[in-house]
Amino acid sequence: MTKEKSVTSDLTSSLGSFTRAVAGRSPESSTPMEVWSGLSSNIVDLIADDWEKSVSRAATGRQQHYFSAEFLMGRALLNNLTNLNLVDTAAKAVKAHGQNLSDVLEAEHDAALGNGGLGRLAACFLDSCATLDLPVTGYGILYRYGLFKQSFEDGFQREHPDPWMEEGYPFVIRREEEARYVKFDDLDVRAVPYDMPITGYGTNNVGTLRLWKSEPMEEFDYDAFNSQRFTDAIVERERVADLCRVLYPNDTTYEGKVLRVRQQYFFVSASLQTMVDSYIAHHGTDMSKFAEYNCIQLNDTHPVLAVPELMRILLDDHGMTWEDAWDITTKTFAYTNHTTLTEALETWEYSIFQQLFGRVLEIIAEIDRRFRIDMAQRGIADDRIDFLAPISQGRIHMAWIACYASFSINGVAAIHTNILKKDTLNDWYEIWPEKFNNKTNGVTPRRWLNQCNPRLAKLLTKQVGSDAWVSNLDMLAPLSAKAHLKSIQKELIKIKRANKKDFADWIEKRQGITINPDAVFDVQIKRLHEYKRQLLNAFYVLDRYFAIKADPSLDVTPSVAIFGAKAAPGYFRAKGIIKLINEIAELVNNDPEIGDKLKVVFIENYNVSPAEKVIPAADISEQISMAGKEASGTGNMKFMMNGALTLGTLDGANVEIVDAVGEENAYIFGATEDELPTIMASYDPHAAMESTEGLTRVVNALTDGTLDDNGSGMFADIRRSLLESGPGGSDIYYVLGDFASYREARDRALNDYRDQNEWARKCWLNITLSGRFSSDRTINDYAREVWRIEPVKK
Ligand code: 26M
Repeated sequence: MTKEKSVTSDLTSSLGSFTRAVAGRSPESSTPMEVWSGLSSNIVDLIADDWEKSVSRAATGRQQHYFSAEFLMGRALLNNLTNLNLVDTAAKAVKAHGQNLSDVLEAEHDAALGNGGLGRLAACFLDSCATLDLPVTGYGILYRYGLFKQSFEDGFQREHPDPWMEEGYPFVIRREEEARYVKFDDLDVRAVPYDMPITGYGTNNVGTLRLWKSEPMEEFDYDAFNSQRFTDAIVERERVADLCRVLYPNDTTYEGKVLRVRQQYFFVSASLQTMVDSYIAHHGTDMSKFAEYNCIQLNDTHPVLAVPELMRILLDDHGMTWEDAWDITTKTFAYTNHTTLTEALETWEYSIFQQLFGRVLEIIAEIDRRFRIDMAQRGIADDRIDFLAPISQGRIHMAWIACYASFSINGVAAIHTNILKKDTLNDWYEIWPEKFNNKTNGVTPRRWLNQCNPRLAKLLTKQVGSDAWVSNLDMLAPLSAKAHLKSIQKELIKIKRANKKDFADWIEKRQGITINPDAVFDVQIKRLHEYKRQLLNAFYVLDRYFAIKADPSLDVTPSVAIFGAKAAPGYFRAKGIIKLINEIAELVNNDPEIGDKLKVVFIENYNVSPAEKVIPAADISEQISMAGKEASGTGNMKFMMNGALTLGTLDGANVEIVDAVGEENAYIFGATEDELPTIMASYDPHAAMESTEGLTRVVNALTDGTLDDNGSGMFADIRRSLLESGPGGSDIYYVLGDFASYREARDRALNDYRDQNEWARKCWLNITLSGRFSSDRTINDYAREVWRIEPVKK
């Protein structure tokens, strides 16, 4: 194993060399960022040979390819050091050069090439695939600007560009010789891959994430230069660079931007070309066995253009018949759905496809024509056929292409897959029930427990007797029997207290807010969306505030409501909720009568790294979406592993978390998915507000002068969303309806927290019973049931 190589026993001299090479000066006089670059280059040097071997091993047999427009990787250095068992060695080497490893690690930018859950899931999956020695490659886009940086100005969200690799990024390697050409009708571009090594835990297998960058076909358009059209030549170059410039920051509402569809086609076309070339190099020019050696998982519909593009390659470049090409294509693709929200489903205007890629559109039209015949023969009614067709009402429906062409369709939690079957994709389920399967999400216990919570990791290693749990989280399950032990409870309380102190110090330094580590840390971190109901949380805080003001002698458990969330830049109402939470923080935190009883913290620029700080410090995990709306959630699993108790609805993977730990070890509230249709049919938000004690006061605070939205009209808009009838109103996420039940559950949790040992007992059960939420379990299920791949032999 790499970790036992003797060459790695001392990094001091190599770190000196690598830092000198990147910084042009000694590590002693370099910045932490420069030492980070030197150490990172050193790590790439150490894994290079294993990486090369892993790539050639994978190329000969059946391989899996994970296509995703997003990979939310976060930081890489600590992850790689941990996987190579080099953390202590690196710390010594850095120290020998007069620097400090934690400063060096903190200098690294997050690679935020994703919006939220979907992108982070892809990153966790790559980690598991590498750790499990599976031959899997990820394919995506090398965005120059990751997800926008968020700042708060007067409590309003402002967005700023995130040029995450401008200072250099040693973990991607440009592969000039692997460049491909991607043709649009109005533009030809060169696609250059940047490969990122993905190390695994306790293995020398190294996977690959291939991120494509667009470049001009030629370095210079000499004709243009020579004919004095210098600026035209430069402008053309910029048009090509535009393609990969930015990650689109929407994670719900769909936007039909031409550049976005260009991005999608660009990366799937380049990726398919390398796959096909590699197939030919290893198995010859007979393409008939392509699907025996290759399988592609589509991470939502964003890469679905790969379907017509593979058809195009097989038809046009390899002269196959339609039937043979379609047979291969339908054996190659598997599709994962991540949402049931209809506003998130991608459909593109027909005219956009006409303008960008006529041939691809021709192929989609032929898929559409044959689909209609196929469906008619199955006796499907005409109006149904028209609804489900790839092309209908002048638009291209990406999800329908995915469902028709894929041999596997999966949801991301049991309840979500059931909703797909009975609702969102019911027509498809009726025709092809055998395509449908569930793959409940998971998260990597390496990053989300072992690395982010070293104190807890140490205790678990001691209890298990080895660190084997890090790559086999089910090994924790037998430890659940120790939950009642005072000794365990005491240690757990100590660990959580120390983590909370670390977080309190971190947030004080970062944002100047002082919080008490003995208060309950109640945390909601996720993208801002109405269905996730941050508003419900905010209303609870306001209600507590009014209650304490009304009776200052009230015996409350001190608590800190911690938020982290970015809103899509064009999502006015979500930005209003951010402003609201910041105003509530202003009100509550500056009231001397409140003191430590209640505090509100909004983590600015929430991202992977801040998540790694706050999750180990959390006592309560807020998972309070309207039932039926959150496909799975993955933050819920990270909190569970780190010993926070779930305060949530029976939605997404919360259902399975409660199933694992028992309802008595979580705080479950609210209307359920099967109750809601009936409830909503006769729901009167006004009546709900008035019949819930204190709620009218809370809702009125939006507009009665208690809170100030600086004349933006945002708070009145939030009020309208709850109380006004008609579109944009009617409280469609049932915030007012669920308030009483939520308040009861949260009050109960705060009260239970007072019995520290009993609380710790529940936390221990959550930690030790979290095995099924390791992404290793998820990936093993995909590998066996969908991908049909085996670990590569070493
Ligand atoms: C679409 C079009 C244009 C621009 C952006 C998008 C887009 C990008 C990301 C749409 C959706 C995106 O992500 C959705 C997402 O993150 N879904 C979450 O996926 C997680 C992993 O399966 C689940 O745990 C969450 O419940 C689900 O909300």
